[in-house]
Amino acid sequence: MTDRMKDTPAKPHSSHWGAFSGAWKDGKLVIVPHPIDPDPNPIIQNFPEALRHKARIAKPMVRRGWLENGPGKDDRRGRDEFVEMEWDAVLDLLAAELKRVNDEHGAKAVFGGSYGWSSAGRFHHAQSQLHRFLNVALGGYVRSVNSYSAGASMVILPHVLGNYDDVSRKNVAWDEIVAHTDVILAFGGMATKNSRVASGGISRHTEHQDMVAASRRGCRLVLISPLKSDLPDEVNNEWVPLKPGTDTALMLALAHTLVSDNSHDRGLLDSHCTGWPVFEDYLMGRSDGQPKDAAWAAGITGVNADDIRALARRLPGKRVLVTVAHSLQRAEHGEQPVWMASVLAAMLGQHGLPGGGYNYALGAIANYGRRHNAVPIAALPQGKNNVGDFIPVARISDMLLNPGAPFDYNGQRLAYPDIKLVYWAGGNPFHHHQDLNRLRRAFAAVDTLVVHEIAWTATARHADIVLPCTMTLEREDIGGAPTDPLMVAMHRLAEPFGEARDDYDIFTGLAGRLGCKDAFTEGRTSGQWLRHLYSFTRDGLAARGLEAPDFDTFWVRGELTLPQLPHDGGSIRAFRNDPAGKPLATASGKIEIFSDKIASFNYADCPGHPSWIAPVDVISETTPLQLVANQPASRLHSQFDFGGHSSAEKRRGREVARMNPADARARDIADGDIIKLFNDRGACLAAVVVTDGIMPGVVQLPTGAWYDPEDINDDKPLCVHGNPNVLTRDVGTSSLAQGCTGQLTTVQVEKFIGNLPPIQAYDPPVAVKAGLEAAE
Ligand SMILES: Nc1nc2c(c(=O)[nH]1)N[C@H]1C(S)=C(S)[C@@H](COP(=O)(O)OP(=O)(O)OC[C@H]3O[C@@H](n4cnc5c(=O)[nH]c(N)nc54)[C@H](O)[C@@H]3O)O[C@H]1N2
Ligand SMILES: Nc1nc2c(c(=O)[nH]1)N[C@H]1C(S)=C(S)[C@@H](COP(=O)(O)OP(=O)(O)OC[C@H]3O[C@@H](n4cnc5c(=O)[nH]c(N)nc54)[C@H](O)[C@@H]3O)O[C@H]1N2
Ligand SMILES: [Mo]
Repeated sequence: MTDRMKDTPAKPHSSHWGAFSGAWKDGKLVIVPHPIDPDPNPIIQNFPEALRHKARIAKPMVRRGWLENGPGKDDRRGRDEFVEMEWDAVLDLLAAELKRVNDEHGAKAVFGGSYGWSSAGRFHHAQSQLHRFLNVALGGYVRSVNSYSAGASMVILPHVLGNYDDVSRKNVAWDEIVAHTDVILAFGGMATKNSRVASGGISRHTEHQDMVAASRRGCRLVLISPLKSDLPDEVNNEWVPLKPGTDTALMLALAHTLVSDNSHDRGLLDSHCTGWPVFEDYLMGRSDGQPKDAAWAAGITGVNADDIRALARRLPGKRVLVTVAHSLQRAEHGEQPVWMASVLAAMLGQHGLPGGGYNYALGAIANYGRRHNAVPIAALPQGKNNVGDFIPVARISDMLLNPGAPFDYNGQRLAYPDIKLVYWAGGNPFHHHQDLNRLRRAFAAVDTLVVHEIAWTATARHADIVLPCTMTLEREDIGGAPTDPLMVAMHRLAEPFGEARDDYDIFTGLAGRLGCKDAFTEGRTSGQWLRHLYSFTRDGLAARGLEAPDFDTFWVRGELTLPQLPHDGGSIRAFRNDPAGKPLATASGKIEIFSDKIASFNYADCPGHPSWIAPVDVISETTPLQLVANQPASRLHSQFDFGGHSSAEKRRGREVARMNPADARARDIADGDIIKLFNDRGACLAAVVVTDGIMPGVVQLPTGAWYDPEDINDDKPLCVHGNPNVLTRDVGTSSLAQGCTGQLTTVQVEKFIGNLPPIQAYDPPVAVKAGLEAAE
């Protein structure tokens, strides 16, 4: 097959970063955003170059050491050669290994959590495919719970305010903000780089225009964040830079000022909340001798005490919305700001009012603040998992390094399962996990690591069995999300790369070898699955008496606009209006300012009410700067890091870090230099932009540059590309949630002098053909 394609008409497709069409013209794939999108995401321009990039995986590969010595612990993972295999042979081998592990140890020795964003289609969602396969073939697998996104908030919010979705997705709608909100206190901001992404797909990127419309009406958007770019310039009415990780102290001081002024809503605290008196004693310093006043908070946050008091005094009587970005809770004691923001909104009397209250993570992603579809969009059924064992998602290295060891989670004392086989499809732990040098040791401890990938990520390089899979452009699917009205017929835009197969076909092949093909496929080809999944939406439309086109009509039209439900403010508004009749889903049915349940767990790192708990990871002489490792603007996580748009945003091939001029000057660093960021855990290079858009004392390096060790034989190799997860700490938020804390850590920075090592992250590893000796 040649790469040169005939010219084709534009065909529709979809992704987490927008709906678009693709056409071949003069041998090039031309991607054009959907015409209804007012603010398209440039990330879609990573596709054309990614499609046939050298980093794609062309053939099934097995690690040489695994092939020669069989399954077992092996620290050569990540630096071994690979042997090419034919599909039949590799599927025989993998089916036999799955059977061995299941016979010898049971499905509880298989970790199938497989966290990751994968691609956007409803059917080919890799993680769902894997879960379905493991449930059918082995009866289950050890799973992971919660997400890297919201590890702490998914556990704390149900205790204190209600169901996670009710607080984040079904709460305040953007059109209410445009109409009603006077002030938005945006902790961590609402950067449009983030809200241009939505899990499952998004047809109209409207956050930017909604913020502009609200601001023009007179709404003040207050950005509380170390980075000025966390709100678009046009609506950045006020920037309050604060030291990362200290928001809880600032919120407490705002609360303290409200109480001192007697301007808090005591009626709502009495009628709709539990535990105010105990918290008030803490706030005013009656229980611990330390009033949480503005002067106290100034010392912790770096925000001037007068400014804190002035900010608090502008809030009472206004329609105030408090938002907290996911980032705040991806840090030590991440539960605290999530909880305290709810208390602050309650003190202002705002929960449940149109455009007011507390919407966790609004603006962090475009699934929030949206209307919901009135008809279902189907997902692949995953079957039943009979294994009870699980881990909080970010405890993977702990699990693999300490089988049997006890850990705390949400009031339970659990033990890490003993994992022999890890299976990953649709995620990249060498992107998402912390302390990557530790993760390498963890992956050395298993018998077998299996990865389905479209490209040679570091995770694929550390695997024993690497199965090449198609990328979304190479297959047909249905695009859509429950929070977006456009359902997209995702047409195939290119043939599969090399010998790549769909995840579904790989699992079908394995299921055949394990005697469960019919149970896995239910007798359907992928095309028949699309029709089957589509039928749920069609039935929903018909039930509402709406036009319900058949699948072929939908496919030819290329899209379908789904009806949406009116926005009603969800469970929090219902509770505000009728606290007795419509209780929240918390233990008391009220907003919990004090939680008896959490207090009963006796966790020093997560007590019974929101508290300021000083972090362990603080700046020191050897690590004097705080690192913010946030989401990248130029791609989604690590996906298509080698794509055109992502590559163009790098400098000298390196990821770009940002530093304040004062910190740069003190280190003789100039804009455009290459810098080295380091601490006890590791080191990486980056190019630097020097800007006063970041506060002094803070350096920012986004995630997603592919891990690129200079010398893979080192215990702590230098990543020459700029992956901040060689620096971050692998510890949980607290005993309550054990969430990811990757957003923040402390580092030192110096100018890098010397020859700049080449980028090798996208070069395929050394591969040999079966039966041949490796070339030198
Ligand atoms: N330091 C730090 N670390 C972080 C964060 C942070 O703020 N700071 N943020 C965290 C957050 S919020 C998240 S959500 C995670 C994201 O972490 P991940 O979701 O793991 O990151 P992605 O790069 O999206 O990984 C998806 C992988 O799936 C592959 N893929 C795509 N389509 C398919 C397919 O059809 N089949 C198969 N088999 N594979 C496919 C892609 O090539 C890619 O390697 O990172 C977390 N890590
Ligand atoms: N372009 C793009 N968009 C994305 C993603 C992506 O990879 N690329 N990932 C998506 C995913 S999976 C998720 S979960 C969301 C993540 O949403 P978030 O986690 O909210 O996103 P981040 O960009 O990591 O962080 C937002 C901002 O918070 C600020 N910040 C960091 N620490 C602190 C702190 O302690 N206090 C305060 N006040 N501010 C702080 C940083 O300056 C940072 O820019 O983004 C989604 N959107
Ligand atoms: Mo996320």
